[in-house]
Amino acid sequence: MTVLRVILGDQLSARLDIVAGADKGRDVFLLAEVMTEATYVRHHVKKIAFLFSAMRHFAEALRNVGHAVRYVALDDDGNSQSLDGEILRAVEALGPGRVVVTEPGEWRLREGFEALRLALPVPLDILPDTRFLCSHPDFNAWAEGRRELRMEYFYREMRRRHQILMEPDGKPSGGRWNFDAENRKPPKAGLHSPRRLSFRKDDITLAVLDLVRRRFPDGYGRLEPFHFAVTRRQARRELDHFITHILPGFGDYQDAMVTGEPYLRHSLLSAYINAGLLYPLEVCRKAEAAYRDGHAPINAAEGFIRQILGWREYVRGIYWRFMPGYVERNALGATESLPWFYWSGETHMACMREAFAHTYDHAYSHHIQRLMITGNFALLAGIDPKAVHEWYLAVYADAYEWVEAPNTIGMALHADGGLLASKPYAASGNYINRMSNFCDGCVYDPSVSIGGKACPFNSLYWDFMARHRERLSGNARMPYVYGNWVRMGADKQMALRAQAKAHRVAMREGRL
Ligand code: FAD
Ligand code: DLZ
Ligand code: SF4
Repeated sequence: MTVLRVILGDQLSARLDIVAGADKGRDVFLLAEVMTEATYVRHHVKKIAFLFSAMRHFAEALRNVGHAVRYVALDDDGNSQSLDGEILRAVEALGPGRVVVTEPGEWRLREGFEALRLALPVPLDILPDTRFLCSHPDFNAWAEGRRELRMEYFYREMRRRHQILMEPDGKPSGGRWNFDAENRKPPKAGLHSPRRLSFRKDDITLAVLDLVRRRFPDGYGRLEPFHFAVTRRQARRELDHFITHILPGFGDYQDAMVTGEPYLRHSLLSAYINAGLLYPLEVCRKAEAAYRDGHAPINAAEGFIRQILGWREYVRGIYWRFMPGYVERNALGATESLPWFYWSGETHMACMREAFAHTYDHAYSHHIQRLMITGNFALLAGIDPKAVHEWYLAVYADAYEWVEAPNTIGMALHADGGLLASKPYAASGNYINRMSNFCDGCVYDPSVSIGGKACPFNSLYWDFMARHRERLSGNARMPYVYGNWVRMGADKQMALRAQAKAHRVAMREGRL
C-alpha cells in the first residue's frame, strides 16, 4: 500500500520520521509550490526564492537516494495552487492507502489539515515534528500550574534535559546559567561584520530566481544579489563558518547596531534552522564543542545556545499553548494603522531607515533591530499588533507564525499582557544612541525631546508610559521610570505629550 508523504516548505529535514520511515519501493513524497502559501502574507521575494530553491534541492536529494517524488512547481499545468488541492490531486493520481504529514508550524495549516481529513478518501496521519527539543506535552507539563512562564526557568530545564553546557556535578558550565552581564556592549569604533559566505547559484536556483521575478513582480524586497544557502551541505558550511570565525565574539556585541552593517556577530542561521536545513540540536552541540575546545568563551557559547535551546523552544511552546487566541491579543489597546514607511522605508528617522533597508535588501535584520528599533517604535506609537505581526511575518526569510507571533505580539509589543515578558521593551532615543551609531546621521537629536530636532522616540516613550501608567506602575520593574515621570512636573509632562501627539500626526501623514 503506497503511502503519500507530504513535506511542507519548512520541513526539509531527512531525519524527520516522515522521511526516515519511508519505503523506497512503495511510498511517494509530495512537495508543492503553491500560491496560497506564497501569498498568505506579502512575503519578501528572497524568502520565496530561498524556500522554492531549498524545496527543489531537497526533492532532488530525495530522488538521488532512490525515493519517488511528486514535485509540483508553481508554473506546472494543473497546479491547483493550494496545499489541500495538491494533496487531493496526488491522492487521485496515485491512489495511496494513507497520507502522512508532519505537523505544520502554523495554526491555520493545522486546522486546514484537520478539515482535509474529512474530505480525503483515505486516512491522514499527522506526525509530531521531532526537530524541536521540547514536545508539546513536555512544554505543557512544564507550564502547568506555574503563575509565570518565564523563559529563564524553562531554559534551565532544557539545559538539564539535553545535558548542554552542564558539568558532571549537575552544575551549569562556567558556574552560572546566564552570562548576559558580560554581553551586550555598545559598539566600539570600527565594529563591522566579519566576512560572510555567499553561495554559487546553480541551475535550480537560477530557474527559481527567474520564476520569482516573473510571478512576483510587485513583491516586497530586493531579490538580488541572492546569497542564501539552499541545501543542507551549504547550510552546514554556513554553520561551520559561524562557529569558527564569528561565535567567539557573539556575546560581546549581541545588542550593538552599526550603520551599513546588517549582520555584525549574528549567526544568520534562523532561516536554515526554521526550514529544516539545520537541526537545532546540532547547532547547540557545535557551539558547546567550541566552548569545550577553548575556541569560544563561555559568555559567547552560553549566550548563543540560550537563543536556540531557550528562546526558540520557549516561543514555540507559548504559541501552541495559547493559540488560536494569541495572535488576536491587544492588551494595550493599540489601534494605530501600520505606517506606510514600514514598507517603503521612507522616514527621516535614521535608525528606522537603516532597519528597513536591511530588511528590504536581505530579508534579515538582527534581533535588536527587530526588537528595539522597529518593534520599539510600534510599541511606543501604539500600532495595532495584528498589523505589526503581519508585517514581521512577511518581511523576514526566517518568519513563520509559531516563532514570529510570540516575538512580535509578546516580546516586542507587550500585547499579550506580560505573558512572555515581565515588562515592555520600551526605550527612548538615549538607548538607541548608546547601542548604535545611527543617531550620527539623523535629522533628529536623541538628546532633544521637544521641538523641531526632537527625537520621536523620546516623547513617544513618555507618552507611552503616561498612557499605560495604571497598568504598568504596579510592575515591580517600573518604579524608577514613573519616579522620573513624576519628578518632571506637569508642564514638562504636558509638553512631552503634545510633542508625541505632533509626532503621531506626522507619522500618519508620512512626514516623520
Ligand atoms: P542569532 O542572533 O545568531 O541567534 C541564534 C539563533 O537563535 C537564531 O538563528 C534563532 O534560531 C534563535 N533565536 C534567537 N533569538 C530568538 C528568539 N527571540 N526567538 C526564537 N529564536 C531565536 N526569529 C525567527 O526565527 N523567525 C521570526 O519570524 C522572528 N521574528 C521576530 C520578530 C520580532 C519582533 C523579534 C523581536 C524577534 C524575532 N525573531 C524571529 C527572533 C530573532 O530576532 C531571530 O531569530 C534572529 O534575529 C535571527 O537571526 P540570526 O540567525 O542571525 O540570530
Ligand atoms: C512560506 C512558504 C512559501 C512562501 N511557499 C510554500 C509553498 O509553496 N509550499 C509549501 O509547502 N510551503 C511553503 N511555505 C512554507 C509554509 O507556509 C509553512 O509550512 C507554513 O507556514 C507552516 O510553518
Ligand atoms: Fe533614531 Fe532618534 Fe537616533 Fe534619529 S535621533 S536615529 S530617530 S534614536
